[in-house]
Amino acid sequence: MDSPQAVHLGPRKKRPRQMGTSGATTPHDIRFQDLVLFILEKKMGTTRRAFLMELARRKGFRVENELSDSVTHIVAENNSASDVLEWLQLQNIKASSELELLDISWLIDCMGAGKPVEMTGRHQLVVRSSSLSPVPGSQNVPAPAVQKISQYACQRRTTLNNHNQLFTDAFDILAENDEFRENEGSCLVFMRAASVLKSLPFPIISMKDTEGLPCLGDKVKCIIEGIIEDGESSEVKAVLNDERYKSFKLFTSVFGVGLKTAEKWFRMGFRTLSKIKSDKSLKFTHMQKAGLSNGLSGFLYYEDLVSCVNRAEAEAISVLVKEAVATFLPDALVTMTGGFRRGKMTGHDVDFLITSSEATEEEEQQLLHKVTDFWRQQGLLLYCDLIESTFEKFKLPSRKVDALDHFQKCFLILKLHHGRVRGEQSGQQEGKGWKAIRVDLVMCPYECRAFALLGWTGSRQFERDLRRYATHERKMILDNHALYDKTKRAFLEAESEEEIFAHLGLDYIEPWERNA
Ligand code: DCT
Ligand code: MG
Repeated sequence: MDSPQAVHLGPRKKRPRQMGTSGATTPHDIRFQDLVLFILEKKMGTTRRAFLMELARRKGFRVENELSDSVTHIVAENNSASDVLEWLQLQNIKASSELELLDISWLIDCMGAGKPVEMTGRHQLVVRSSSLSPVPGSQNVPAPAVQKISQYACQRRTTLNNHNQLFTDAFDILAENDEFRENEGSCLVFMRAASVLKSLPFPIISMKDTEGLPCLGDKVKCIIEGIIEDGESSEVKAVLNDERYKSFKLFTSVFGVGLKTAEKWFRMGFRTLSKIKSDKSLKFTHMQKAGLSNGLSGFLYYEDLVSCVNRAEAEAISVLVKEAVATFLPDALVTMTGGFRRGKMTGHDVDFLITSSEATEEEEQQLLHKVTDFWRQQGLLLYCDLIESTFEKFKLPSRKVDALDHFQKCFLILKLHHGRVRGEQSGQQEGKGWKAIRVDLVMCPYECRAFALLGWTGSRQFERDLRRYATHERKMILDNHALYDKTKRAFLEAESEEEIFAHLGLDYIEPWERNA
């Protein structure tokens, strides 16, 4: 029997008509210059093809709208090699020896990997040299191997490698809109759906891929279907054009403005920040004043605070915090928490947890005061809101999944000079030479440090599901201070995050796998 071989045919006839037609209009950056893809519409359909093209372009692949001489890879679905060859013959095209004929499974694997993967026999469309009949099974798309996925984010590993951003961006917007409208139930539905999709090791390509996944009800599936068919969601489009959503999004981007203030401004008919700032009748809190403006010129803090903090800036802030803390409590442990601990490259603020095994209660209570006074003297403290501890030992943890903790903490805006940021030379920068950065410092008792670290590492969805899991699956109550076992009527102590996961009977999830 002849062994299957990859299809390599003679040189293609040049077809000037199709020369130069390309996906060059795409706004996406091309990351893989060596590959030029063409996706065959035959047996696939226009909308699915458009969806796959958009997906591949988003991942940095060059995808041509029409078959041109530059194409290096033809991708087909439900077509055998001979189907594709027949189609090429009908187009009066001869496949060149360099042209790869591939099954959609290759593209799916590439989408999963976020880069071109090696073409194996499984991917290549092959013909037997004795006949043009397809190899059995070669035209079938293997469904991605779906393991049973938990409804709890704390039982999923969610890295920053999101294969379903097209969908999760949509659900994040819909959840935010529900948050603005205080539709808690619907908000949770969209947040959970986004969270499940972020954890998938493969991109959703068809509705079949959603089978067996948790937290995807009819409403969610309907939106996924819309995006697969049209490349975008009409619901999301409507939200993005909605007056209330747009106003709330703008107003809550100001530090210190929550839903209540946004609602008030919206009802008063405001739609822009400049109108709000110039209105003499409005009263602002200290926080909102800091968020809206500064002494120099109008919106400088605002501009700084809405532009995200990058990792180099976060590292520079970390040095600043560690230096200041060490001045007053040399043994204190300072850990960067929040999104940066989860490996994010940007964030809206930089979060730190501080604890000390040696400090007396008095020294512990004084530290944040001393540190902030130190920065105030240096002119680095642009805003400070220090909240004293209301922590009580052996108080039962809170049952509420979104409860705030009782640790002493301060919400700050610090002045970060460009010269302190790696890669940014001082004096070479244009403008004011520094950037306002939001910083949260949390001081916790030494025995709480593992719980506080777990709580302040996030993501918020991960934390919610940890607490929900503890309550519903383990009859335990978890918060940022402690873990209480209701069956044993006892607090379970922990020296590390690993021990907390072990108490809960969960596999350990690393911080960078908590981006739920
Ligand atoms: N957190 C908490 N109690 C608060 C605020 C936050 O337990 N009062 C937890 C939840 C997530 C973590 O701390 C960090 O919070 P954020 O900074 O809001 O989130 P992030 O994941 O760091 O996101 P970003 O990158 O936008 O800062
Ligand atoms: Mg943060």
